[in-house]
Amino acid sequence: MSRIKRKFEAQVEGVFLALVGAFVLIACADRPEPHAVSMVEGKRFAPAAITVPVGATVVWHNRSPDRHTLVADPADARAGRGVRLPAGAPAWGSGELFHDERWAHTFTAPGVYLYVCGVHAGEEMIATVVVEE
Ligand SMILES: [Cu+2]
Repeated sequence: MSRIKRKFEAQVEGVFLALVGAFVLIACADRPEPHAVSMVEGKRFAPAAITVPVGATVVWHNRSPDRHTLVADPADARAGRGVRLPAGAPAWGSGELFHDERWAHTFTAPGVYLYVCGVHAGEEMIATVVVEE
């Protein structure tokens, strides 16, 4: 094989690998966050109800200027009254989330989760995750 031919093949291989890399990057960049919920202006969750399969991860993103929390703990003294969990499901909560912060939770138990914002629980900032088997 001539040196020129080998050099040409190496260049073709390089271009091919670059194209594969570009496709992988585009595929990743285009994929939306799976099961995303936002906190938006007006002290509400959007969407206020979401259905996901068991094992799914929901990512919350605070897109509002306000501070929020996610509370799914019936024992929470301030916000727990509005919370409902499926029997046996572990409680969860985010702590404070400021503007543009994200928090994720993976749901391992099926059922209906009613969670609230601990800061605005009295203002009906409440939402639902339904986890299906
Ligand atoms: Cu809030």
